[in-house]
Amino acid sequence: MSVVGIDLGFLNCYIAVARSGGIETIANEYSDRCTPVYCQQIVTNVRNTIHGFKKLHGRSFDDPIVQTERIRLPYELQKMPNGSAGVKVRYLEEERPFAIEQVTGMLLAKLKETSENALKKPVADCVISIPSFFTDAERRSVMAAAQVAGLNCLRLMNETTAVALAYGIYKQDLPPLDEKPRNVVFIDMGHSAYQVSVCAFNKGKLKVLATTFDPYLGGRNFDEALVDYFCDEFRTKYKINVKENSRALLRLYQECEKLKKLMSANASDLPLNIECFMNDLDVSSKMNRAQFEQLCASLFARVEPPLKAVMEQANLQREDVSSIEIVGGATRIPAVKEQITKFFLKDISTTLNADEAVARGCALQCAILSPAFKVREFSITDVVPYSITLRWKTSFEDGNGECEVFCKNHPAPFSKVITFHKKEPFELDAFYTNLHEVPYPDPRIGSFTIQNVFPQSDGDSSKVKVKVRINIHGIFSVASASVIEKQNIEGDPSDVPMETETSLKNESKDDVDKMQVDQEEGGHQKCHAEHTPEEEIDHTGTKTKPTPSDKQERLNQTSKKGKVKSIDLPIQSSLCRQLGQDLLNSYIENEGKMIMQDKLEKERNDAKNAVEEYVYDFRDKLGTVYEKFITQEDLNKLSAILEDTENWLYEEGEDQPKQIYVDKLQELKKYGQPIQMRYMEHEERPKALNDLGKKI
Ligand code: ATP
Ligand code: K
Ligand code: MG
Repeated sequence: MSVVGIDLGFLNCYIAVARSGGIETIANEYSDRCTPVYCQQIVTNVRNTIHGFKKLHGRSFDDPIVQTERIRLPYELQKMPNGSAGVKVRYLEEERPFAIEQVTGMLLAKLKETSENALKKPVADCVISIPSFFTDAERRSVMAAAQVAGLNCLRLMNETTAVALAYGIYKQDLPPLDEKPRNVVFIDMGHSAYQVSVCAFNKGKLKVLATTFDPYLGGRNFDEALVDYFCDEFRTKYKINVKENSRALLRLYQECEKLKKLMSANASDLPLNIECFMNDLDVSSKMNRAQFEQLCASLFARVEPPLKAVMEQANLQREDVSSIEIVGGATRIPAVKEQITKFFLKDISTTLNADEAVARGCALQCAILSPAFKVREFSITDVVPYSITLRWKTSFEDGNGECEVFCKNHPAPFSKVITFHKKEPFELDAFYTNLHEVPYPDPRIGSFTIQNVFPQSDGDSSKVKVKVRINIHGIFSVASASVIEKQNIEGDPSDVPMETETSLKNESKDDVDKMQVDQEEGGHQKCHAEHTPEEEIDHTGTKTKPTPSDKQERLNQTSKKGKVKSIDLPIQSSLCRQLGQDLLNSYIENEGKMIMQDKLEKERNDAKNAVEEYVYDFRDKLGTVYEKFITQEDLNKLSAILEDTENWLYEEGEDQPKQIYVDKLQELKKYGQPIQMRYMEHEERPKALNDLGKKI
């Protein structure tokens, strides 16, 4: 079993694998450890250049973010029948919309193939990175893409958490568990986003304390600022409107990115020269770092707020932080580093590999999760990025019950049990509490109907326990529900499970802790789950209101009565922007077909290339080494055959099935082999004689 970590970047992807010797980043077929997010290289048949689609996950076509991204993209988006954003791709001479899960699926399939080639064995289990600010819909969409690629994603891992793991797991000097933890701030600025997290480390353990972000600040913003600047300059200087010419604009982007990188290393004036830029015009200009910093001052000003916020949320002072680790390409910009140093009044550390740390952390996490791999125990507790609230209808007239089940920065993964007293099925609506914190236009997460709820035999409400959960991928769900039935059996009580807190506590293994939150219900009241480890949210659907102090007593009573039975209840979930199973299956099937098609296409191309190569090689040898082994007559005949074949390759032989090329090669070899034999014999003869001579 292979263990693979994938950094699914906006611009660059990295793959790391765990081997017995440690974690290794692997190279693609171009011997590059960085695979750019360009789908053109991914499917031989897809001629389009598709990239920059990371932000389209889990969003509808009409989403303002999608519409903003759309303007920046050199390819077209299309509204899919289910309202999501699809990408128009030319595939097999036909323009077709592909769902984002298919596009990322293709990219992941490519990365899977790269890792399989490097490892020389199949790859399925993996851990994939995502930004910590991804909402549920975005996370579910990436999970679906992994399925399309045939990958089994063991965890969607927040990018900065992956970095924290890559940092912590090899540290030998972390404080023991009973001592004050070491707090480290991790900062990642990539091409499209900026993320910060602060983590507390103890021996064998990392706990994310808080995470903040600017989802719209990254290297590309600096490129855009430069592009805008030069567009303005060229408008007056050369009287050209670059923004009207998409090819020129693309080139300008590439040149500006290069210039931006050069300015990171060099403060003096640097030239920007592009030949034949537009209308046969060569353009040139220059810029230096000071000008760049002035131009991008408003962008640099956005570095500090997330740093400030993360410290506030974690309730830490500067002196509580022992080091600041930066990764991501855009943190190489000197002014970004300066902003960070200025805030923390401390040097930043660049001990981590800025490009590969995310992938390495993911591979480490995959190794920890994989039963096939032995690795040092290391516990990772992440956080919930946005607070989540549940809302339900109460039995009071137009009454709504509401409860914040997870607050921002709540530990994750995590489960909580909420108790309701109900006589009929009921619906729970989950949504993000504070939409203004969430980079998503829609606060809804999903609705969950708890079915098969009836009054007790004595007419009382049934006690329904609902388990809500943030899973290992950071995705919320109403995971299970059960009704606690009073039993009137007189017989053997031993076959009736006792309802105790402990039995609930042991329910799930993967959760960090078990929490029960007690809540009283009254009309429109709102309650907040408290951070005490033994809480139970008790939502009573009746008008009797037990006071919190009754809680222990009620539990005791239940235990004394003893005879209760817990029955699982079906839950009907309706998740927002969830890709339907049928559609997902069709994407999976389609990806399989495309991979097959690709494989056939590759084999066909290889067969064609083999003919072409044979022609050139044979012709070359006829004029040189084979010359002495062929009559003039045969030479003329063969030359003609080779020329015919070459012409054929450019004409009707251009696009033939594989077998035709295979046959063609066989035919050529029939002529070629006898000559080759004569030549080989001749070459071998002196050597054989020589060997013979030695023996004598
Ligand atoms: P994201 O994390 O947003 O998904 P990503 O992981 O693909 O994106 P990275 O590979 O971390 O992004 O960083 C790419 C960005 O870093 C690009 O904007 C690139 O121009 C920028 N970059 C790389 N090296 C330098 C440098 N020396 N100076 C300035 N910028 C740089
Ligand atoms: K990356
Ligand atoms: Mg990144």
